Amino acid sequence: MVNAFVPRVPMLSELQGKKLTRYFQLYDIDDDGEIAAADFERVIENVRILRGAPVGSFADHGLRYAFMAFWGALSSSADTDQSGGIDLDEWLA
Ligand SMILES: [Ca+2]
Ligand SMILES: [Ca+2]
Repeated sequence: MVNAFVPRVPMLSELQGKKLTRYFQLYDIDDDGEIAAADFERVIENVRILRGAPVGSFADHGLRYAFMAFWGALSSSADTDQSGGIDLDEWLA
């Protein structure tokens, strides 16, 4: 394994890394160390409440659709081990 002898070089600057880590913590609402669909459900719910959109309303559906599309795109690009969640390493990779 050649890779084992290559020192780990950070891909992101420290500042970028900190910023991204904050975003990660923001989305990992249940704080289990992974961003998953369940976290997005809660993000959607919070945004729905913030916007005062009734459950089942057009705005609620729009929100859900937008976030689930975002989650789909995010998980297919970032969930490299296809575990169904994005851990911090996958998030920062
Ligand atoms: Ca989570
Ligand atoms: Ca994963």
